[in-house]
Amino acid sequence: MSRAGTLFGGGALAEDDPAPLYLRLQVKIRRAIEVGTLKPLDALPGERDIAEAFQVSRVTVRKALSGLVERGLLRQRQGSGTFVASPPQRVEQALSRLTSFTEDMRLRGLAPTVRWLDRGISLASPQEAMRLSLSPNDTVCRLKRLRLAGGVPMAIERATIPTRFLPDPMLVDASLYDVLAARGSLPVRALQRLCAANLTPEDAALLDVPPGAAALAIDRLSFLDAGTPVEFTQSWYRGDAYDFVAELTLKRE
Ligand code: 16G
Repeated sequence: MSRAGTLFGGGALAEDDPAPLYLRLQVKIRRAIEVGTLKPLDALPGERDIAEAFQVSRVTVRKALSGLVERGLLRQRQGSGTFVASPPQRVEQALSRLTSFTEDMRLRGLAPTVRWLDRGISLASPQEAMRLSLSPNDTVCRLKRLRLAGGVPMAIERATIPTRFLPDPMLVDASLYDVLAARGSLPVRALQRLCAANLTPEDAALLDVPPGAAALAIDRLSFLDAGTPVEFTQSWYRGDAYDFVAELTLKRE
């Protein structure tokens, strides 16, 4: 039996199944990944081998593979074939500690990196002015970043900081909190709100997941010791990579 036949259970695709051939082929490939015959980063056999093993056309094989690539199960690299995608390492973040992304990832031995999506200075929008207790003529820095850990995209963040705490967005290189700490404006308390969300096609593409994939949408409003708001950040964390963990204690009367 060819390698494709051995990996996917071989033989023609079930005749009595009314589903299109490419979907039946996808089921075979998915099963091989689920049972571990094919492991993360394993290369799949070539299109021709798969077509021969299942007696289908190469067009059908291509359609089956590209569907699984879109769903994030497989990856294709120009010239080097198709591979099983590796699931990102899940990260747990305690909900009760006020930490920065950079600190969080370093604690886990993952190298944090940033891809800048946008940054600039603007007048505060009415919503930002309300959240950050600003007046309508106050200016804010807006930072939009893709946050990566060990090269894997983890979150999209849109942060707004009054210019009185961060006068220039270009001051932030890797960590916003490092810059705020150096300027004596590190937040010491924050309110956070988490809810479930489905990613838009654009955000999903940035996070390297299929369109509509589940995400955790988090708003964080952080304060200085005196209670002055210093940062309002909206984030979208990949649902398949992040667990938020909270410790609960019994209230004793
Ligand atoms: C975290 C915070 C975000 C903060 C950022 C600073 C959550 C949900 N959000 O991602 O509000 O702006 O850390 O990280 O935890 P940095 O210092 O690495 O830029």
